[in-house]
Amino acid sequence: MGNRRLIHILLCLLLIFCLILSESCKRKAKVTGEIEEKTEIIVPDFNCDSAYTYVAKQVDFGPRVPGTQSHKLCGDWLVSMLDKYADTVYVQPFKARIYTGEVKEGRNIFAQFNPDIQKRILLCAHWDSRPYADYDPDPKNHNLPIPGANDGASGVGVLLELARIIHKQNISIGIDIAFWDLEDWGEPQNVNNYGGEYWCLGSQYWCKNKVPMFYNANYGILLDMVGATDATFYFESISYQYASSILKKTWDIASKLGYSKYFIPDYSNPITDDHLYLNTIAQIPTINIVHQDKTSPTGFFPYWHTMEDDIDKIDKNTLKVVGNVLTYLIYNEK
Ligand code: AHN
Ligand code: ZN
Repeated sequence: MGNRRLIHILLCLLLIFCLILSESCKRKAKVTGEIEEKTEIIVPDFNCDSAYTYVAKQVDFGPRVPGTQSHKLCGDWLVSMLDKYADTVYVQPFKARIYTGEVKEGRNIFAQFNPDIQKRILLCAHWDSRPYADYDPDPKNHNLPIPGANDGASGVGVLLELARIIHKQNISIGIDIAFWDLEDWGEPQNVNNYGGEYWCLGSQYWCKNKVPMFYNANYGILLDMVGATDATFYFESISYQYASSILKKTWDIASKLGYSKYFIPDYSNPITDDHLYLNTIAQIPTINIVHQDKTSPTGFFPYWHTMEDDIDKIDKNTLKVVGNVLTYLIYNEK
């Protein structure tokens, strides 16, 4: 009788113990869930109004043709903006020979966020603008400098807004923002063919003389003409040859965000642009997000290298699309 009672009591105790244990497990699970929620990545908002004002500001300086006052003042302004937002800013002055044999002076600007972190992404664009509107429909304009709102200023504007964002919200990886100079002094269309090597003089110089000296990045992204209405970005061949996984990752994010009308997962012609030298000389796998238009005679956005590449061609929606893709990409990298 006494034994049975004891067993009964022990069973009851065991039951109570089990109930308490299961309750505490449930609570623990809840707490872990809360922690997971807290560590979930919050992707900051890319402000396209701010990006737009950065584009307009550059255009307002006047054409950023190396050797001119507008170019100098705009360069000084870019350095001052990056000084405000980044941890370290390097300015690299250089001289380079253009296709005529003349020597021009330029400045590459290179800004670092979290310079001590190994994992790094290099984001870049050219900040100079083309000295001749050689594709303008009116031949009288062929020797005038283009306003370069899309070709030049748009990529820089998007990256300045990213710099502002990263300054405000910590990022867990290293980010570098490079603004290349003397990208757009390639030979005009009616001149002998020099084989393309006179484009991208600033990035070519940097790739051969890196600053900081032992710099490396896991991968790079070049922005070129990322501000026009209904821009279309393709798997450009050089990007595909050297960095297909980065292309795929970027275009997958765009598709997830509902931007497949802009980021079209289809192949397009190769372009001699800054990413070529980052891939071949610096050996940093780099893609080019560049507006290619398969229906336009030049293959680029319709106002490419014309006087019409002005601020009225810049569309905040496009800046927003590109900005959101980049922000999502970099804040989800570990
Ligand atoms: C060539 O036309 C060979 N490259 C185009 C690079 C470029 C100029 N991107 C903007 N402007
Ligand atoms: Zn150009």
